[in-house]
Amino acid sequence: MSRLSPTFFSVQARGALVLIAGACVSLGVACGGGSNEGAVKTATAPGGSKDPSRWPADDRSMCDWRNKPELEVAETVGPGALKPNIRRVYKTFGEGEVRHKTLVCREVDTNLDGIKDVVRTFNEKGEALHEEADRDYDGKIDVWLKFVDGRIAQEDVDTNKDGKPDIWKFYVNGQLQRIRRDRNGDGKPDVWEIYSKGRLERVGMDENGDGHVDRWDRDEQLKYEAEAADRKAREPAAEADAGASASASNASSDAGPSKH
Ligand SMILES: [Ca+2]
Ligand SMILES: [Ca+2]
Ligand SMILES: [Ca+2]
Repeated sequence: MSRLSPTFFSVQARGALVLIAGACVSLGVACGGGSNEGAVKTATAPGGSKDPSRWPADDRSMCDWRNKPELEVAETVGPGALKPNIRRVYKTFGEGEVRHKTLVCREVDTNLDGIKDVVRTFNEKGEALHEEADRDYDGKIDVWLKFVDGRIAQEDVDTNKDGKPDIWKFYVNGQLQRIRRDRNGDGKPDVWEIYSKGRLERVGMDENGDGHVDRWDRDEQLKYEAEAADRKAREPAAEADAGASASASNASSDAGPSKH
C-alpha cells in the first residue's frame, strides 16, 4: 500500500474500508460491497447532498491543515463513493535518520453527503488520540472519544442534541469500567454504573440532584429492605406491623388462629 504517497483520488484505502465498515455496523445500515450506491440511507447534514455533483465546496473539514504547507494532504475515494470522501493529513517529524512522515489526522464523510462527519487525530507514534463524530448526521458533533496509549479511554455521547455530552463512558485497558448518565439534561451525571469485566455490577442513583449517589442499584436496595424487614420481625410485634408484613409469607398463617 502506498500509504504515504499523495495518491489523489485513489480508490484503494484500507483504513477507509475499516472506518466505513465500522460506521455501517454502528449505524445498523447495509453498506455492502460498494456497488450498491444508495444503500446507505442516512440523514443529510445541513448544506450537504446525497448527489455528489451537488456536494458543497466546503466539506466542514475538522483536520487542521489549511494554510499549513508543511503538512501533506491526500484525498481518496472510499467504497461506494464517486468523489473523494476521505482526507488524510500527514506530518513529517524528526530530522535526518529519524525523519519520518506520519498520519496525524483522518476525516471521512461516511454518509456521502459531502460533509465530513468523523475525524480522528493521531500522535507522532501513529496512536489514536482523539475522535469526534456526528453519528446522526445532523451537522453537529455528538460523540467524542479520547485515547490513552492508542486505546479507548473515554467516550462522551450527546443523546439529546444539545451539543453537550450526557453519557460518559470510561475505559481502563480498553475495557468498560464506568458509565455516567445525565437523565435530566442539566449537564451533570445522576446515574453511575460500575462495570466489572465488562458486565454491569451496580448502579448508583442521585434522585435529589445534589450530585451524590443516594441510592444504589435495585438488588442492593431489595437486600437492604429485606434485612430491615427481618430486623423488624424480630422486634416485639406492633399493631402497625401487620400491614407492612402482609406481603411477607409468614404474615397470614399466624395472624388468624391466634387472635380470633
Ligand atoms: Ca457526511
Ligand atoms: Ca449529530
Ligand atoms: Ca446532551
